[in-house]
Amino acid sequence: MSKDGNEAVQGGMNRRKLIGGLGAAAAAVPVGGALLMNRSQQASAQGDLSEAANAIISERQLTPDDVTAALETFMPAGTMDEFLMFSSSGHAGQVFVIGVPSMRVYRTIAVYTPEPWQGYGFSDETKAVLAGGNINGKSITHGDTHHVALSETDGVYDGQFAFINEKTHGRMAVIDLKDFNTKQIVKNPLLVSEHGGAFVTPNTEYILEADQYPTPLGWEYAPLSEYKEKYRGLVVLWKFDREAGRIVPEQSFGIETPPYAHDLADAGKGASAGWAFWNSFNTEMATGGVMDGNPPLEIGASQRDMDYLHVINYQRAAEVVAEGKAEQMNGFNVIRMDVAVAEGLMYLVPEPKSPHGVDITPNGEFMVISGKLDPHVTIFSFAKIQAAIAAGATEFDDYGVPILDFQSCLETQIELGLGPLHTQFDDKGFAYTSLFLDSAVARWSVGGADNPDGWQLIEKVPVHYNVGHIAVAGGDTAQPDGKFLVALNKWSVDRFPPVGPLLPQNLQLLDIREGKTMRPLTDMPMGMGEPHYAQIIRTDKIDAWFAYPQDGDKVGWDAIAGDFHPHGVQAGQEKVERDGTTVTVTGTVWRSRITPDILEVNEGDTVVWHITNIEMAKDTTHGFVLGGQDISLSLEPGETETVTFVADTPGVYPYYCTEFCSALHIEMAGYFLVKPAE
Ligand code: CUK
Ligand code: CUA
Repeated sequence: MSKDGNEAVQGGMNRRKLIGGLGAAAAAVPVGGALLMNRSQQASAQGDLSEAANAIISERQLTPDDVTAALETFMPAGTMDEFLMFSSSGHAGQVFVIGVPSMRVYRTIAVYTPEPWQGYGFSDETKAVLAGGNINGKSITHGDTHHVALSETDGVYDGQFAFINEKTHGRMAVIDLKDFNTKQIVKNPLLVSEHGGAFVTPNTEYILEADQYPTPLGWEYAPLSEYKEKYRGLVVLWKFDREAGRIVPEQSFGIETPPYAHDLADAGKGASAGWAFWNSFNTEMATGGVMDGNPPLEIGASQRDMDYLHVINYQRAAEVVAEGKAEQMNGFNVIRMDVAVAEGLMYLVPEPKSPHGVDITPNGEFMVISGKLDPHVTIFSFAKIQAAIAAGATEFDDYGVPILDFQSCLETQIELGLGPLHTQFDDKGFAYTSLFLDSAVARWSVGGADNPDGWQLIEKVPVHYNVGHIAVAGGDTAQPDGKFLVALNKWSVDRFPPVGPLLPQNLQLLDIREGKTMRPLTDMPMGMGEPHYAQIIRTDKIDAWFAYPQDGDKVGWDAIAGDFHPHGVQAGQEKVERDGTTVTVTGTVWRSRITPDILEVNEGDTVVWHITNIEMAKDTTHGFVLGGQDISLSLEPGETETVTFVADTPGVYPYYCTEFCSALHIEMAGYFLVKPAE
């Protein structure tokens, strides 16, 4: 039944496309309604549109550049974007999925925040995922997401998983791209805040994370006067089990560092595989204290000309943990600083003033450092770093960590402009760096053995305004796709209609293909959250489900457990059972009925309600809301979810489906009655 219904919808779409797209040429379509013309035949059948097009162009006073930009980003009905961008949402606690080049939002993925459309954080199953991120038993309903990391195989996105860090509470989340649902949130038991994550190693063995603002490790107290002695940094390697699709905290580990504030990170690949790199700032170890007449943190942390790149041998570190040389702190493996130094796991390389991004070239040979307060990008050679390690350090910081010689590790520096932040790469040997203060994107050529005359600034293009991260398709992988770049601009100032003092961010699409100007093609206001980093993957690498698995007659998938739900049932098997004051409902939803459609309980009863969407056709999602209990479920085809609540207030409560699923959708409803206690 449902399958036929689905085909009827498709047929209807074809007809609409025909009428809209072909106009007079529709007469050429053979009887039976089959769409036999391909797109290029349709295009020529449309004949010369220039008169109509010219009228629009002159009426709207479009320039030739405007017209080209519109054509590059226009997505004819029914065609697919070549790329999908997975973007952080900043403190909205979600992930956005955006088409490139059309710049249309296709999905949000709730991660750290309850979200009613997806029913995330309302069912028992998804509440348990959010509870994984509880802090000291307290449920936290926001999260500051910064860096999406798509899973990689051999240094290239494989389309299986996405990870995203949470800065406020030091948390990490796993999203399965089979169904675009968040499956796991883990809390770092030692870090109070973090920032240098999520970044994956080339085969997603580990996900990188590090503290942002040092604290005494493990939620201890120590006064700020003991900052140098008691406060510490920590870089973390979360172990990922791809088979299970989960982070394994027991197999993860951290490495204690001096109390320098860590910023962004990248995992080595190719030449530098097995190593990881974290920037740091505030190597001054300033603690602020303006009310006591001390310099504010931002001044105190900007005194020295150099901070430190942390060069970490994580492959060897994993062996050190296996050899039993890690300590357990709050149940987490930690390699203490003295062990890390003795085992040769950690080195510091001086890097210019308050750096932000560290980005590894596609071949893994070079580390590109962007210093917020330095107009250059500084490029270190991994081969030179290794030579400096082999030669032995002669300098050490206050904690005994070896400091490698800056000049010995340096490949070159390129002056790009003001406020360089983040770098991405394309498939033509170019790198792109965002310039926050210049509000521009710089394109420069990557040098090295293949291109000894490289390391040149090529051009700079203005973007609007105050660009943070940039994302190139595949731009941080071993094999970038290039083609498009999205500038994630923090400010939009004057570019959009007035919407009150809280303005959207502006995501701008730039065409970086050969022979194209890098001029922004289109603006995309993002009126939600503040996207930081994003990654762009080829759409054809995503192989998501349209319905949850069904096995013969067996239906009802638990999306979080990744298996059939013990309470999934087919139509006709629904039941209501009472055990003392607990009423267990095993129900179904399908077009256009919620079964049971009447449920009466006594005041004070506990209700456990399992609901299975028994449909398997594409897009036959049903919602389920019940007033007064904060329940909003989204039951996708083949899915079972559970809600548990106490019927604490007598009355009559309609429940209904929230997705306009059929002509009789509004009739898809029922009554929940709570009889008062005597
Ligand atoms: S940070 Cu936001 S613009 Cu968290 Cu990657 Cu640079
Ligand atoms: Cu189901 Cu509306």
